[in-house]
Amino acid sequence: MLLKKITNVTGRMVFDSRGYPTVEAEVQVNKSFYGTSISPSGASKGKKEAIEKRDNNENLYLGNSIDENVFIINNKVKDILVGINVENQLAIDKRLIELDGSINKSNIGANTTIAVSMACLKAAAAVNKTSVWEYLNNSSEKKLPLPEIQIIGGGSHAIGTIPIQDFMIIPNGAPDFTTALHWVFKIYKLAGEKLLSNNKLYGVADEGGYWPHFNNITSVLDFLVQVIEEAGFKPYRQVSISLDIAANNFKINNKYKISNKENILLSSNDFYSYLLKLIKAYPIISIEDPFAEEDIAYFKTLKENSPSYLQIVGDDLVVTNTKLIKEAYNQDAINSVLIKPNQIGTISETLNALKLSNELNLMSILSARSGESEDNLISDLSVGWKMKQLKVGSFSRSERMSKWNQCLRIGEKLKDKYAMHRIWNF
Ligand code: 2PG
Ligand code: MG
Repeated sequence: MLLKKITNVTGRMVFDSRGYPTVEAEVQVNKSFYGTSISPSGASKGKKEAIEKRDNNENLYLGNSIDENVFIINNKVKDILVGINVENQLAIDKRLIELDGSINKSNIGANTTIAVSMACLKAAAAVNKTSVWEYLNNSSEKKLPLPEIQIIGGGSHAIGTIPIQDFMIIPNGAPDFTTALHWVFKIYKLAGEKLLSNNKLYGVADEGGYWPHFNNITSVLDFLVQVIEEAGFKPYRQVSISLDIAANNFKINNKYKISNKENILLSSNDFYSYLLKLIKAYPIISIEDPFAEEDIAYFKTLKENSPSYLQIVGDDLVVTNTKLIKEAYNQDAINSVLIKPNQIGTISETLNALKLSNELNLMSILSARSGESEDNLISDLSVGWKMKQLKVGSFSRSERMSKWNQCLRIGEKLKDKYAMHRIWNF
């Protein structure tokens, strides 16, 4: 028992995939085992998600330095965690929550707490001389998650193009994980070639998806369907579309501004009709945050009138918060939940959100953020927590590929190699 006690906690500043400072925590156990983890960072955020703390000193990194977070880890967090058994994640997280003392981590910052909480989990696995996914899941039933992969970025991740944030594909008909990635590769590469040859390519967006020139939403969807088919796949049966509308970001003065080029403003009701038409016209099997948070009633109407295969996912709406998940469930607003550890701030609270989603029969999708790093813990969590789906951005840039690569490493060790969850059977 003695051998599992935390002996030191250190914080440091490192940089995320957008080049902004972020918090790294290092947890030492018995002076010889370590767990190190880096906080991710979102661009499009729910109004109620846990607070990311920054120094707000305009002279340092445009206000984004995190010196105080580092100070808090090296002093206050260290004080409350040294001596505690690193396997006791619940006690660790409880102390972090108590140290913060607010309802939304606004005092010490969710970027502080999540880095420490995740580092403790990694250290616990290290002490047990195993990987995190094996440490968390000792059942014989282990599978890789079905990936949800961004092909085109928009919204706050590719400013000035199309307001919808993520145009993704789901290789829902792939027999296993490596085949799924091969299908994704073919579609991603073909999409890039076509955009380039049509003079529509601007670069890549924050999550590695293409940042293109398109005039409106339907032309992106037409393009995606064309690419899926030209790459040799059947929509619905093999590869389908998933959208993160992230609608909070383009509801302005009570209207949805659905184009950055044309001045089209839709009321909530008109936007609902617009989305329903898209769902019926395109092979869309998942839609995230279709409306802004205050339009929760429209989530319900959409759910009632959509085909039963459609995932209606709450992300900004429920922010990995059990109270908000329960509320959305009671209002019949969603059938699926996005799970993001830094939205709530600790591993234990994330797990509570996941457990509640399972109890309520809501599909859960584990997700990274738009600001990421080389830390690929999320891949281990996906298998460790038996998640059926994983969303970590696109198929380029190392902060994204490190997550898919970790899934490959895990898949190699599974009894049924690269076995993957299947959800839709068209
Ligand atoms: C989301 C995520 C990932 P962000 O909205 O689901 O795409 O974006 O991390 O910016 O919130
Ligand atoms: Mg989202």
